[in-house]
Amino acid sequence: MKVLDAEFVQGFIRMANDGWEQGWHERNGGNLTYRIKDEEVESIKENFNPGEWQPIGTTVSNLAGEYFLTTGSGKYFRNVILDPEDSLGIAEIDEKGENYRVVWGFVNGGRPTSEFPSHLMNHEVKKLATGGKYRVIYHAHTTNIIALTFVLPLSDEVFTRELWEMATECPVVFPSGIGVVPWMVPGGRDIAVETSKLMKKYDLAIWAHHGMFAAGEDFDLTFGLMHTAEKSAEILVKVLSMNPHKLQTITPDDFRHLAKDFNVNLPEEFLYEKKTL
Ligand code: 2HA
Ligand code: ZN
Repeated sequence: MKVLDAEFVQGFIRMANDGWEQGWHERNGGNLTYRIKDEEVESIKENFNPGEWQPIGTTVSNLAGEYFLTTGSGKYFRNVILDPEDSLGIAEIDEKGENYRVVWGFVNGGRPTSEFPSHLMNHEVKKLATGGKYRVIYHAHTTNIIALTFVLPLSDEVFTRELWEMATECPVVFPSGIGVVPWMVPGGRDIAVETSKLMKKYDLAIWAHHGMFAAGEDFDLTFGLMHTAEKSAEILVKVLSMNPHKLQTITPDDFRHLAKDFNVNLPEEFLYEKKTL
């Protein structure tokens, strides 16, 4: 099968374009990776043409031998749907989890996203935590979440609680909450380590003054997670713009009732009492 005919490649392209249409991917902003299933690798392997091994910059031994579909460093989400073979590539990880090589794509030159170390470390954490179920890591420059990182304290508790309050579906969609990484230099190992620590606990991590990371089983769930959190942030920005003091909101006890009826576990650390709404 041709690589572009594979269902997972089509799903990846659609998700990248959906993100572009949301306005989360100005210029070369954001990146997306997918850990390819063994049977999917088998179905397209005849097209592979391996390049040179390159260091990842970190060690991901639990991803040894895996293949990833990834957006390219410096490539634009806007162009993915028009020329996927230029914008995207498939990278193979070596048997030590220390090096990668491009086996398909980036036909006009290129390499995996500058955030490849962050993506791989998050993939490793999620693969181990979910018995291999999670396959997608997505980084987007979500406008309203970024705006909130200038006015809310950079704590997991505050961001989780405020976003939960803005839309009833939020605690059901991300019941474990959302983590926050303070501002750090992107692209390197340090921010990758901090993000992957949070990914042990959450499916969402905010990078202050930069954007968000989401992890999930498939494209629908991962895009939906990013979309739900960002929509909630948009409502919060509107509320704060109209009046910083809410007249009414969803209370800690309301959340406890919701948790019971929807059969989700909402950690008490996010249900603290507040002095003002
Ligand atoms: O790809 O989003 O964080 C550009 C970025 C880096
Ligand atoms: Zn970014």
